Amino acid sequence: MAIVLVTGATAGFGRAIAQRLVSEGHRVIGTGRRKARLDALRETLGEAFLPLELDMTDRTGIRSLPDTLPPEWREVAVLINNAGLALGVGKAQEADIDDWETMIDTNVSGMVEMTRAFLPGMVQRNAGYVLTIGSIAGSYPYVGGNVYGATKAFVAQFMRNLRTDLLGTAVRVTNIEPGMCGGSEFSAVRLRDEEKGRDVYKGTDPLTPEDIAATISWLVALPPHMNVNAIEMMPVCQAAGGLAVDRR
Ligand code: NDP
Ligand code: 8X3
Repeated sequence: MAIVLVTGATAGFGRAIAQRLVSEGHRVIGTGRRKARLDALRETLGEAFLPLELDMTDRTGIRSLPDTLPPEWREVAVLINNAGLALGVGKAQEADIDDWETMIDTNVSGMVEMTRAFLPGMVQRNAGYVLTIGSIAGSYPYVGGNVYGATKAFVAQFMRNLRTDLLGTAVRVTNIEPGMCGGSEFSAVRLRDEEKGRDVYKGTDPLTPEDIAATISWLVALPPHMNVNAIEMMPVCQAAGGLAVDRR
């Protein structure tokens, strides 16, 4: 059983992942900004869950983490880079530049910092696994996807390059690229409106956070010689659209 660190454990995928992995006997460190949510998880999951209040944009805090975690929690074997967000659905020419910066700071810089902080320990122990939640938005463009999709494209290429750098070590790397997934706060955060966030899923049967957690449970249980580079998953009710044409 492993020590797992999952970022963004206060909601959605991260919370479901923490719940699933603790139920399977792992010890899970869960991070997020909302301390009350983390404390509530600790109440339900018990000592196998370590709540850790952390903002993904706090570079100093992330860099010091490997040395400031309680000693019995320091040998993180599985890092799950899950924390992230989309903000806005406006076209690039209308989008809020501050929203773009927040997405880059969280989905790219925070994820990179976290990965860099824990990789040396994994390589030194010659054991470890880095999983990141990318998105189909990193592969397929859509209107309003602009910087959010670009952050997830960065994630995909960073994971591929990590795999290359880690060749010769036992450290594994996977990028998980989900499509439409309900049951999380993703769309409410993106649209800054809970009701509009719920409406995104009306008449659909989307993926669930538990589907993501089940996929991660499967991945972490794979034999150590096997590396799944990437997984792209969508609900059956979703598929890629065609290319757009402006007819005059
Ligand atoms: P939620 O909004 O439900 O959860 C997002 C999590 O990220 C929260 O725990 C939040 O914690 C954390 N987070 C966001 N910003 C920060 C920050 N600055 N510092 C620390 N933690 C932060 O969304 P999901 O569970 O749906 O999303 C999880 C991941 O999955 C994201 O990376 C998202 O891009 C990706 N994804 C989501 C899909 C979907 O359809 N839902 C599909 C494909 C990918 P807190 O606010 O407490 O800090
Ligand atoms: C979330 C999936 O399609 O809303 O990454 O971009 S989508």
